[in-house]
Order: sequence, then C-alpha cells, then structure tokens
Amino acid sequence: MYNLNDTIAAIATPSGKGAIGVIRISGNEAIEIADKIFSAKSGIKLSEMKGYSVSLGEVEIAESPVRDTCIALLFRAPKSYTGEDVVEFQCHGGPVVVEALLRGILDIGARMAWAGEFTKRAFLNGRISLTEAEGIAEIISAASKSGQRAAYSQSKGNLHRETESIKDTILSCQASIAAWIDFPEEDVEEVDEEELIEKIDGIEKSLKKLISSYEVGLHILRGIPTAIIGSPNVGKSTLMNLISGYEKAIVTPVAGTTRDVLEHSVTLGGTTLILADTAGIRYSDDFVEREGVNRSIDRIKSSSLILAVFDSSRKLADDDIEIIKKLKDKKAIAIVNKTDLKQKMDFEEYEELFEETIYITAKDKSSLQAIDKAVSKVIGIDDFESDAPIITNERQRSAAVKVLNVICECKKTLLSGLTLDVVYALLDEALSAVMELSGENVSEAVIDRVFEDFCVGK
Ligand SMILES: Nc1nc2c(ncn2[C@@H]2O[C@H](COP(=O)(O)OP(=O)(O)OP(=O)(O)O)[C@@H](O)[C@H]2O)c(=O)[nH]1
Ligand SMILES: [Mg+2]
Repeated sequence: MYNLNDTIAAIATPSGKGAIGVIRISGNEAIEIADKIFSAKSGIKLSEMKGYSVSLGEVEIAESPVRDTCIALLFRAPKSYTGEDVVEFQCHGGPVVVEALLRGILDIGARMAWAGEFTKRAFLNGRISLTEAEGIAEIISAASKSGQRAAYSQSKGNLHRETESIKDTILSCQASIAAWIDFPEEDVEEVDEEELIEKIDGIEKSLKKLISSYEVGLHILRGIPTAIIGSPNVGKSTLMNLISGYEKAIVTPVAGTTRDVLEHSVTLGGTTLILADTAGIRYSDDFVEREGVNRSIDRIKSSSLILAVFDSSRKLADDDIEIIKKLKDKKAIAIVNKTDLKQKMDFEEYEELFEETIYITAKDKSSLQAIDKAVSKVIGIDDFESDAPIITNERQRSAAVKVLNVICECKKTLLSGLTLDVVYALLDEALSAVMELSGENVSEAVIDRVFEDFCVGK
C-alpha cells in the first residue's frame, strides 16, 4: 500500500548546468526539513510564513562546504501541486549545488521521490484526476505545438469533463428506470424508452468520437513515423533534404545512392513527422543494395504515413507498380517529382490509389507548401480540435472501447424488448467501465503504470 506519510524530495530541473536549479520537497515534514537548511534574510522561518509566499535566503548543508543564495517558495496543504505542504528551493543551477542540496535534504528526513511521485500524490490527494495527470505527462513529451495544446487541454480536465458527463447520463438513465425496478407491482409511471434510447445514442456517439480521436491525437502528440519510398533515383533524398531544410542525405545521379535508412524529425503539416529516407526499391544482385531494399520494405510496414515518390520524367516502370502494390492499405501520398523536366509519365489512373497526389519539383523550395498542405489534409490535422477531449494512451482507449461495447449491448437489449432490470445491470457495468476510463476505478498497478513514465521531480 502506498504511504502518503513520507516526505519526498527531488531535483525538478534537468541535470547539468543551468541558470536555476529547482528542488522540490512535499509532505508533512516538508517545511520543518526546509527550515533546517534554509535561513531567510528576513530572519522569519518558513514555518512562520503563510502559504503562497516567497523568501530570499541562504541554504547551508551540515558537513558540506556547499552554500548558496536561494529563494524558497512555500505552499501549504491543501493549496499546492501535490495537495501537501510543499517547499521549492530555487538555487543556482550548477550540478554540485543542486545535488548537494538534495543530499542534505535526504539526510535530514526526506525520501528520494520516484518518477512522477509528486503528480501521483496530486492524484491520490484528489487535486487532479488520472486523465489530467496523463495530460501533464503528455505536455512534457509533446512533439509539436498542436500536440502541446491538446495535452494542455487534457491536463485542464477536458477528458475528465467528458467522462463526468457520460457518467451523469448513465446515472440519469438508471434513475428513470429505478422506480420501475424497485416497485414492479405498483402503478409507477411508464418508462419513456424512446428518451432512454436517445440518451444511450448520445453516449455511443461521444464514445465513438473519443475512440476515433486516438490515432490522430497520438500522431499529433508524438509525431508521425513517415517513410519516403520509391524506386531508385526518383528524388527521395532530394525530397528528404527539401523537407529537412539542409543537405541531410547524399544526392547523386547514380541509382542506388541511399542504402541505410536515414531518419530526421521535421515539422510539417502542423505536426512533427519522424521522417525516414530509404533506399530505392528494385531487384538487385548486389548484396548490400538488397539489404537496403529489405529495410525500405520494413519501413513501409512500420510507418503510419508514406510519401511515395515517382519520377515523372520517365514512364511508370514495373518497379513503381510493385511499390504501389506494397502500399495497399497504407496511408500514402503520391509525390510525382521532377515536373521541371520533359514529362513522360501518365500518373492519373493511379491517383485514386492514394489519399492525395501532388506534382512537384523536389529541387525547388516552393514545393514545400504543396507537401505541407497534402500532409496536413491526409493526417486529419485540419479537422483536429486541440481543445476537444481526446484519448491519448492505450489505457484510455481500451477502457473507452469497453464502455462502448457495454453501451451497444445495452441498446440492443432495450430494442429487443428484454426487461428493464437487464438494462439497469448493463448500465451499472457501463458506469464502472467509465470509471475505469476516468481513473476512479483502477487498480494500484494501473496507477503505478501511469506514473512510471513521468520524469523524476514531476
Ligand atoms: N530535374 C530534377 N532533378 C531532380 C529532382 N529531384 C531530384 N533530382 C535529381 O535526381 C537525381 C537523384 O536524386 P536523389 O534524391 O538522389 O534520388 P533518390 O530517389 O534518393 O535515389 P536513390 O537513393 O538512389 O534511390 C539527382 O541527380 C537529383 O539532383 C527534380 O525535381 N528535378
Ligand atoms: Mg537517395
């Protein structure tokens, strides 16, 4: 069982040199411990100060030569991040200072905090919901601006409000049939089944929207694994360089120049692409080139978006057709390249096999705009509302699917004319599944799993 009585401490800023280093202490003894090493210029002890106050002073650690000028921020329970007494020291950001200070704090009674333990306490003390805590983790790891905005909305309780509203609707459905179940013999008012179905439909709709937000939300938060694929010499590496903004990949007129997969994170289409340039796909007797081609094919499988490049200055070859076949079921944009040269390719009949087709000159910087537009259209960022509730991890997704399944079952039962007590029991099941999604009804192991991905000090 998790012990909330310990006082925990950790360095909250990244390791290495920095302008400022922050050390956090949280728990019953946070202020007492802080007072032992901190002397305020004003002479007033932290224990004599109100919450939300700041004090300038010095920290001095017993049996250590380290001393530093420092600011102490004081938060009193329950009005703090964790809901407990919290002291944050801001000292100079040298590793020697912060590490000595942390050691000094640990030596006089605090325990080293685990990853995410401050946020875990905020959750356990009822300051934030589990989905809000998950939003906080996403803010820190967000790979793009829109991802950061979406994570911020989660941390401010967007998903939490949505699950509360689903819960309320389920409870109101149950309330409308409770009288019928409790007093079946008596002359209670008829249950308005149409209204009941309408409410259940509403829940089904919001759950479907949430579940469909998962993929695009995740892509926006983490970046999209994207592969540049095509036969040799079509201009894949030129495209990689154009998008990266510098000569990342070697470009030559020799077919088969790129062998290894070359990765680079870029911002495009309003989000981050984890972009991979690959070897041109063709049959080859050369052992090294064959290995490169195998890696390209593996990349098709592991990528969520494909930029398929074709050379429009020559006719579509068998190699190109083979590649198009490999892209079946993949989200792919056809990039018909080299439009500055005499055109020999008729690509029109293949356009429908791609989500989007663009005609560009990869050598020309102005082509970036068309690529950017196509990417944002295909990944759905144009329709993505960063302030809408979204689900961002597998825990939430599987819980949402569970609720949806029970709700669908519930609707089927209602329509098939089975008795309302069966419906009531299914609504109970749905309620407990929603509480799994919201994090109110989860095991300690699930909670631990959520927080172990956090940084230490958060
Ligand atoms: N005229 C013209 N040439 C281009 C264009 N894009 C690429 N090229 C040229 O085409 C040749 C091959 O370009 P790369 O980018 O190396 O092609 P690749 O697909 O990476 O080739 P491999 O790595 O061998 O598979 C180079 O000489 C480029 O300068 C374009 O839009 N117009
Ligand atoms: Mg190349």
